[in-house]
Amino acid sequence: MPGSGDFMRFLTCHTKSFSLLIWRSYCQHVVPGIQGYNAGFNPTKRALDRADKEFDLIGPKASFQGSALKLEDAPRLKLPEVAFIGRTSVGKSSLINAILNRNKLVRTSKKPGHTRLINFFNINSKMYLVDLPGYGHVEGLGSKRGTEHFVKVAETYLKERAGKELRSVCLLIDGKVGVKKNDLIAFEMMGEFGGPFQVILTKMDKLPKPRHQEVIEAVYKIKEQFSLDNCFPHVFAVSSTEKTGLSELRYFISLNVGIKNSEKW
Ligand SMILES: Nc1nc2c(ncn2[C@@H]2O[C@H](COP(=O)(O)OP(=O)(O)OP(=O)(O)O)[C@@H](O)[C@H]2O)c(=O)[nH]1
Ligand SMILES: [Mg+2]
Repeated sequence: MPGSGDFMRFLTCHTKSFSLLIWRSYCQHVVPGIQGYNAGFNPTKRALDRADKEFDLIGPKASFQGSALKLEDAPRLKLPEVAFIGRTSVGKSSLINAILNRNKLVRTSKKPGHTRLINFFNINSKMYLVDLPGYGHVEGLGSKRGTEHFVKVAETYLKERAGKELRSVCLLIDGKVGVKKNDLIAFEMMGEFGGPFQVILTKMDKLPKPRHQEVIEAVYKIKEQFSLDNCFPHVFAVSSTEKTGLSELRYFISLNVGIKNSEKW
């Protein structure tokens, strides 16, 4: 991925450590008494039900706030943000719809490279879910130019928002396709970015159930190789089509943006 090394130059130590501080505090909420970062992620059924209820309430009120190519054009209203990145067609836009229980709030497409701008979705004035362009092949642009477009747009966004509005980044990996070269570079890029992020395996419905664990474990191994301390220990696995794995993600996002904390739930 060209230009990913630029992240280091952009990020000051200050924003990085501030960002990590926030992330560690989430970890404390999510996994009380966390030892290192290898502890499990086991929210109670009650907590997951609460998260689903919360999103049942806020989902219908979610609306498109605006698009930006450059951050000067981003919405002026500041809210905590959770962003979605990953290869083109990995299912970023579909996942935002699924989390919110909406069918058509975010536009999706079979053609890779459909999302070209930074799209802000205002979730009942509590947070923004931010849909970003993907890296990899883009219909009409090809892979090189598609990825260059991603780097240009995402780099500025991540750099500017780290340690400020951006509370965490969801790095999506296609569960059926597995980790590709571009995804490895994305891991590297996230290490340089330094802000909190978590890995989400998408399209799990395309994999036979007996293979789920194997694929999840393969991603854990890759995570270990990078040993990034800004990567949340748990790997999420979802299907936007079959609506599985969403409660955990809703719960995690609620903690990220501070809608609820685990003690109350
Ligand atoms: N089977 C299955 N298909 C999915 C799932 N999520 C998304 N898709 C399909 O994958 C295709 C791409 O989905 P998008 O949500 O548009 O992907 P994206 O990552 O936003 O893609 P770009 O905007 O092009 O970067 C669409 O045809 C979706 O219907 C899923 O969980 N299961
Ligand atoms: Mg999209």
